[in-house]
Amino acid sequence: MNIHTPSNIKTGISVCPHDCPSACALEVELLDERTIGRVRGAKANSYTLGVVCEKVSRYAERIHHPDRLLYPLKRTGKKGSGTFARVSWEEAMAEVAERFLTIEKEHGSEAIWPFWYAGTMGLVMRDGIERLTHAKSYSRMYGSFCVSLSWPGYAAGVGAIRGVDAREMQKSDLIVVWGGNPVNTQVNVMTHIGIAKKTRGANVACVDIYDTGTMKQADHKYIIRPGTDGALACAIMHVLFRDGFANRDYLEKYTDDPRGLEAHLQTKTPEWAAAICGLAPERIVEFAHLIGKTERCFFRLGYGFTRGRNGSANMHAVTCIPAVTGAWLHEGGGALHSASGMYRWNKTLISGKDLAKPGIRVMDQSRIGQVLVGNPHDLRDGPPVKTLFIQNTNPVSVAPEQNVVKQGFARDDLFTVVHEQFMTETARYADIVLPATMFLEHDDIYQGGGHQHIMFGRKLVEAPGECRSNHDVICDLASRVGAEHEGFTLTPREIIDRTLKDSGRRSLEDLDRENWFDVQPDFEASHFLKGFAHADGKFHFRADWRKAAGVISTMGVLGPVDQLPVLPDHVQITDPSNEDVPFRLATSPARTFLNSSFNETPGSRKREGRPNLMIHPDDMAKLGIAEGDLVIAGNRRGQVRMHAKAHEGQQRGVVIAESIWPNDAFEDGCGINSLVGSDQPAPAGGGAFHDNAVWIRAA
Ligand SMILES: Nc1nc2c(c(=O)[nH]1)N[C@H]1C(S)=C(S)[C@@H](COP(=O)(O)OP(=O)(O)OC[C@H]3O[C@@H](n4cnc5c(=O)[nH]c(N)nc54)[C@H](O)[C@@H]3O)O[C@H]1N2
Ligand SMILES: Nc1nc2c(c(=O)[nH]1)N[C@H]1C(S)=C(S)[C@@H](COP(=O)(O)OP(=O)(O)OC[C@H]3O[C@@H](n4cnc5c(=O)[nH]c(N)nc54)[C@H](O)[C@@H]3O)O[C@H]1N2
Ligand code: SF4
Ligand SMILES: [Mo]
Repeated sequence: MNIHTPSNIKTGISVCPHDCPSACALEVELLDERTIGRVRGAKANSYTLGVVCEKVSRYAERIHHPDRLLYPLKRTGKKGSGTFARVSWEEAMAEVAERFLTIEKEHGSEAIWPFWYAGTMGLVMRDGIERLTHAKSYSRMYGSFCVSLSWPGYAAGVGAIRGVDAREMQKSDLIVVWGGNPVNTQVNVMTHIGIAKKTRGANVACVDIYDTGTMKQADHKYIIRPGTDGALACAIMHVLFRDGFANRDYLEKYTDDPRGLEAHLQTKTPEWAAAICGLAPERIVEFAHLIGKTERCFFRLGYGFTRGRNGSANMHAVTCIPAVTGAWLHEGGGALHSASGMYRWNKTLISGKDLAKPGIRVMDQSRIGQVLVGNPHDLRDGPPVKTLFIQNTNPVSVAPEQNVVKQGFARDDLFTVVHEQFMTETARYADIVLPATMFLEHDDIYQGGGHQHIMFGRKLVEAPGECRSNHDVICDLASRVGAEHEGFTLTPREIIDRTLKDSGRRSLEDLDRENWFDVQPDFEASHFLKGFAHADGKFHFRADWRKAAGVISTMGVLGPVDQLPVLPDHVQITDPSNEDVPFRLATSPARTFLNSSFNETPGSRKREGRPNLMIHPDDMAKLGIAEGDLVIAGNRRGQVRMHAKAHEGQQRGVVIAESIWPNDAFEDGCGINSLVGSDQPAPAGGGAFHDNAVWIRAA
């Protein structure tokens, strides 16, 4: 579809493919068949409402970046040296296929590990690699980086991963942004909040561990110690029961054990929580009263507060609050974490599930370092991984336990293929690097995570050099290694059309005409007024953690699940602090990077400056550190060098390194995840990226 702007520049409609809950509908200026101009949010989309983040508005910087990979490359230097020579696609793919077939013959199919994540959120380009995995019985990957802590916590209470229509924030009187920083991470939340502020005088409350951009726009600011949200939530509920704000009719009708919860909360007083989370007791009471008095209270629950070892328990505790007040009953009230559970895709054609053989091993993505260095537990007592085939992720930068990850990638007997847009840290370790298209150079279909649209992301420009899409590369490889499935024979458009129909939706023809489908269930279903998504129809104050793990884990229950509380509580199972490692480090997302994407674009690099460690001025004085000094943060996993930046907006002892900078932006090449652990938190594993005990000293 083409429309014309007043300046007569042609524009096309597409979708932002990055791993962001906003999944914005885009209007892209098309200067010629290969060149884009500005990118804007589509005004006609009722969630995007014409707004996109600054990093995507200047996407021309990324798609036309001089460092884009344009041709297949073959390693000529030492592993990890980044020395490559250009080769043809035929030469590259013939070598990949030959090595895969040999390794399969010598070590079995499970010695090959296709590894991927969410560099693009397009269903065809992201998940097609699973079709190859299943067709060849290669080792499977459990994708645990992102949602493995938050989803079980949300599902434990609500029963599913969905909630209130995001646009209902416009009708709220109080929006509680808890453990998310939408000003950085999904700007469109702020659009809807802005409408509520303007039209109804709504208030915003924000719960975070430092003074974020979102916090700065909040009317009520609650800055707590990391990993203490469960305590705060319990004390809020204690006050709600104590001071007459609990909706007892709602509790009887819609929840599993209201009396058990009330009794359990007797000792969870504001004073008890204050000692844990660091807020004054009267501020906790004030917050509880604000929540209790506001019927239209919308809980927008982020991911950040779950990225710790007690993160699932904390998510569950916070979801219990609107179940106590009955906020779910009201328009503009209730909760939303993610809409992902709402789509009910049939992805058989995309992911080839019909070919999945039982008994093939599954390995945890967040344990990639341990897998590659041959930890038998992580290899599930199977053969060593001899080959990695990587699309859509940059594990040498983004995965926990970076030093072990690098050790694994450096193995000379590991054959690594990386299909990428840039020479990332991971690509640098590859034997073969393949150049990938960007979203405006291929067709795909997307879903909103923080809203409710199915969207068509069109190819609008021709790819530069010899870039090929994930789908094309997977189909080519499939034919060379003897993998057969209908999905390898169809075009992306054919796959999209069939997947829509297989999932009970209208056709691609309709989607192509309309750009997106709004698939939010009706009010009653979105607010669980006919019951929550558990078999008994109740919201569960009593969490069944083993069952909750199943909402995401393909490896069953992981981690010390018996340490999680059944009723909401504070559990002290975070990375242990002691006098050797007295500081708590969080690696919260920077505004103009998106994980490790965009950290190559000049606009983002300029805005973010350099890797800084935000430290409380009193802590700096105590450590004898001045503004701008080079400091080292360390723990048993590694050491990272950054510049000290005085920052007052957090409690003493809490430090923040906004992320994710390229590893080589740090003086000795050790990126921030050198400090992050990969131990699997209960109940489903996941990245505890904001839960790190560290020491700090002047460099
Ligand atoms: N600009 C930008 N946008 C992004 C990303 C990015 O890297 N950069 N990443 C994308 C991805 S993959 C995701 S999953 C989403 C994530 O987006 P969010 O849901 O916003 O999650 P985070 O950004 O990890 O963390 C949000 C906030 O939680 C805070 N936090 C950390 N620990 C705690 C805690 O214990 N308690 C509380 N209350 N708060 C805590 C952090 O300081 C941070 O300000 O964002 C997406 N959007
Ligand atoms: N310290 C710290 N670490 C974190 C986090 C944090 O908050 N702090 N957040 C974690 C979270 S929530 C997540 S989701 C992970 C995300 O980590 P990743 O999934 O690795 O995400 P990105 O860093 O964006 O890297 C995606 C890569 O995919 C490539 N790519 C994009 N589109 C395509 C395509 O169509 N084809 C191919 N072949 N490649 C493509 C991009 O160029 C980019 O290099 O990081 C985690 N790591
Ligand atoms: S990164 Fe997020 S906010 Fe920015 S354009 Fe993409 S979907 Fe929208
Ligand atoms: Mo994520």
